[in-house]
Amino acid sequence: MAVSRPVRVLGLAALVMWLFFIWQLFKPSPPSGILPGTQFGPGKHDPNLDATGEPEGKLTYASPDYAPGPSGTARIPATLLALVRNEELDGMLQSMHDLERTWNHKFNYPWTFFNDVPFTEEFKTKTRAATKAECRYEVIPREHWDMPSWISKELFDVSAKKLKEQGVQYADMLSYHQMCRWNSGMFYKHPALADYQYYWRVEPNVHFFCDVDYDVFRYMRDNNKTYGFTISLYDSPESIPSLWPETLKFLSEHPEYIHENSAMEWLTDKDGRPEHYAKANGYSTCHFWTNFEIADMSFWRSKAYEDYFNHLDRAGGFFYERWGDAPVHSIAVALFEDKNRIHWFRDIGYQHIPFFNCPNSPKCKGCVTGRLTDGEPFLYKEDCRPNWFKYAGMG
Ligand SMILES: Nc1nc2c(ncn2[C@@H]2O[C@H](COP(=O)(O)OP(=O)(O)OP(=O)(O)O)[C@@H](O)[C@H]2O)c(=O)[nH]1
Ligand SMILES: *[C@@H]1O[C@H](CO)[C@@H](O)[C@H](O)[C@H]1NC(C)=O
Ligand SMILES: [Mg+2]
Repeated sequence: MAVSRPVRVLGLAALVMWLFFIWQLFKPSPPSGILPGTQFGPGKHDPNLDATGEPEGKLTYASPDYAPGPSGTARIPATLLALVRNEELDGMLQSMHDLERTWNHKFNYPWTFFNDVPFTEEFKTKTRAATKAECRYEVIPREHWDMPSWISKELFDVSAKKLKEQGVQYADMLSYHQMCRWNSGMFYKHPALADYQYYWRVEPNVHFFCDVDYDVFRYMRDNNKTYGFTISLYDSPESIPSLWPETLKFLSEHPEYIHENSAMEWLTDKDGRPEHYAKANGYSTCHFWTNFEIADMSFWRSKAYEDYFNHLDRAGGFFYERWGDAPVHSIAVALFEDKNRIHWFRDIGYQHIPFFNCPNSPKCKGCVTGRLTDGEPFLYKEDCRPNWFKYAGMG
């Protein structure tokens, strides 16, 4: 029996699709070393698998005193803070919906949006509609954003090309360098933040999974916390070869800034990733992943941090290398602050592609308990939390 050619082609296509479907159903699962929760290695235990409740210490719960507007007298001077582009409106709305649903609709802390260009009316209208809280829209002054006068554009171009060849992500994107510098040493100097002490940094396109019922900012204040994180990773050493040497230079001029209970050992651990430690010239590259960050701006506004930032800024690595605000913030807070004032928000379920913090709690929905990543298996070795727990505990 003759079957016409188009019909044969169609039949073949259907067969291929069917086989693909079967393969998707039965494809091999990842090898056991990388299943959720096992990135801590043999004999080690991922605390995200333990039942997780609220943190110890003084907690303040929602009440009518957190109503939106001036009657919300229970709020302390704090804001949700987002640096975002107009084009990222949909991603910003996604992040807002998650954070409002899980936390902020109970407390109504204001949102402050920053941009290097003015926000569009559409951006303002749609973000305002996503919250009952106050929204503020701020433009970053040129002197906080532009390449500083002592940086050479020619040298930047040459370095960017070299870094790019070494595989450093975003190395040749000037705005990315500007963003990292602004997040490191500028944002808290903006006049719009002058009356605020605490902030919670929120990026577009992140997810929050767990209901949080206490005022997180008050938790920070009432329990003497300076810095809060969810995820901690190893950094790309190619992006920061001279960051640690410059830090040591600074410390030799200012040994008095090192806190007596610092997390120096965490910064200088060489066993976790010996090659990273070598390439970063003595820094573990462990850092808090700053796309999530809840912190006390008094720390960034302190003389110690200001001196440190100015030293780094003059050294040029925000442009000639690709220093991120994550290692800069992490090194500073680990050196100049009591490590007991750094808090792991284990109860805040969070995702920024490709990593998660996903606690074991009935308050969480939409993430797999203990899952670190839904990306490629090699990403499991980027997890630096075990090191933090080793040197600083679970506080
Ligand atoms: N307004 C503005 N915002 C920026 C600019 N560059 C980055 N951002 C914001 O800064 C934050 C960090 O930038 P991302 O591009 O997400 O950097 P990243 O998180 O390291 O990279 P991804 O893994 O790609 O998300 C995001 O909130 C961006 O919206 C910029 O040039 N202008
Ligand atoms: C916080 O610090 C203050 C001043 O050092 C101290 O009096 C207070 O007991 C501390 N509170 C907690 C919960 O550690
Ligand atoms: Mg991002």
